[in-house]
Amino acid sequence: MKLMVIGLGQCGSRIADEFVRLNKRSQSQWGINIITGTFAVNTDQTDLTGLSHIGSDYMHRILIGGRKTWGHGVGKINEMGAELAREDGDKVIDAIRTAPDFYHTHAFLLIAGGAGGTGSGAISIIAQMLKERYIGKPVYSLVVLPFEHEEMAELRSVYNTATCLKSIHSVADGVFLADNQRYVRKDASLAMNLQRINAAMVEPWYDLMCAGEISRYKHVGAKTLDAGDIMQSIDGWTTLGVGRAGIPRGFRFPWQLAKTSFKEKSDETLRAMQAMDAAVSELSVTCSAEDAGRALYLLSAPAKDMTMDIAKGLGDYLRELAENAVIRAGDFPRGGSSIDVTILLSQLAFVQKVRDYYDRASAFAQTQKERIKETTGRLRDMEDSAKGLPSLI
Ligand SMILES: Nc1nc2c(ncn2[C@@H]2O[C@H](COP(=O)(O)OP(=O)(O)OP(=O)(O)O)[C@@H](O)[C@H]2O)c(=O)[nH]1
Ligand SMILES: [Mg+2]
Repeated sequence: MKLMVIGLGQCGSRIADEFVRLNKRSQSQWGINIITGTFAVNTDQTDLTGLSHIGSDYMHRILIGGRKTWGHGVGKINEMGAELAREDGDKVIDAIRTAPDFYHTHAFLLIAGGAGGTGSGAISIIAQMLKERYIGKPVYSLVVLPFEHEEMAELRSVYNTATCLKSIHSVADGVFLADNQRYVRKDASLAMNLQRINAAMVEPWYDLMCAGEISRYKHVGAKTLDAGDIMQSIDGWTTLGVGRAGIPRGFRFPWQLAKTSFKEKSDETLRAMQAMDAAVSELSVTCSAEDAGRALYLLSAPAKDMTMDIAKGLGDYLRELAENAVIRAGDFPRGGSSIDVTILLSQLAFVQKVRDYYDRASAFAQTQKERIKETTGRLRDMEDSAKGLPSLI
């Protein structure tokens, strides 16, 4: 699957930057592109300058709202992020049209941090513009959920996340959720952590996107997972994860090579299950597989380590976990020394975190309303469709 990636705000742009790195990897490993273009959009000039991989010209690093903010950002007000995107969104549309590989794009992926101002506000506006102009091309989004300490420190973070989620869910074809808190490693500085978190967030996309694009015969699986399969599996709230199990390679005498004992075979199946377990525990947001309406798994391993038994074992296992989901599967005989399983759960009917954001933000909106009422006697007119939350679009 080939994506066109657009990062909005600081968080979104940095993760988009990681996707460029992923594409460099697919170029050197397989000689293919999995990205048809990458763009960073921000109201903050300095943040755009700090990126590493995205093209450094103004067509790839797009400043919006420059006349109003002088390139200094919107200070966490996501209504303003939305407004500036509405005014300057054409710059983004113009830029992506010029990407040389535009017509090979299967889908768009828009990325933003939910808690900020620029990305959180702009993402659903740009998504809407893309949907209107490119009818038939799916628009996916990846929304990063704030760290716990940010939620505690400032209710604005919760409010921004809730309004962002509500708005993007109503326009995008799928909303991938990635919870910063789930990626926290206590052993490094936060800046280092952010970089590592970003790398970990994009990692599960790698095999998924490569599997269907590689045409060298020996790497094409018995059931290749192409862009169509993946797109069929994405709808609404979505989570992604990858798990790995190493394959021990001991020395063998030639006469031992042909024989695979019963025990070895069951060990192989067990390893694949371990990889699937790891993928489930590495999912990008806490959720319950039972709530998924669609699910997908991809088995990536050396061809000789992929057997029908393993594929069947994994299928049965996922069917037990995600009992209400339509399940799609694929395999990717890609060499290497590990068994990797990628899992995607989508059409999630319930995500506790999203519910919590909605509830807490409604309470916040209510107190804001009362404060305004007290001071000015006027009540701001608020859309009330999902628990009193206004929409940004
Ligand atoms: N995973 C990850 N999260 C980030 C990164 N940078 C910021 N965040 C998170 O994103 C949220 C803040 O969003 P930003 O992207 O900084 O905000 P913005 O869109 O630039 O908007 P303003 O700066 O408010 O105009 C917070 O929850 C941060 O923890 C990053 O590089 N990686
Ligand atoms: Mg910013």
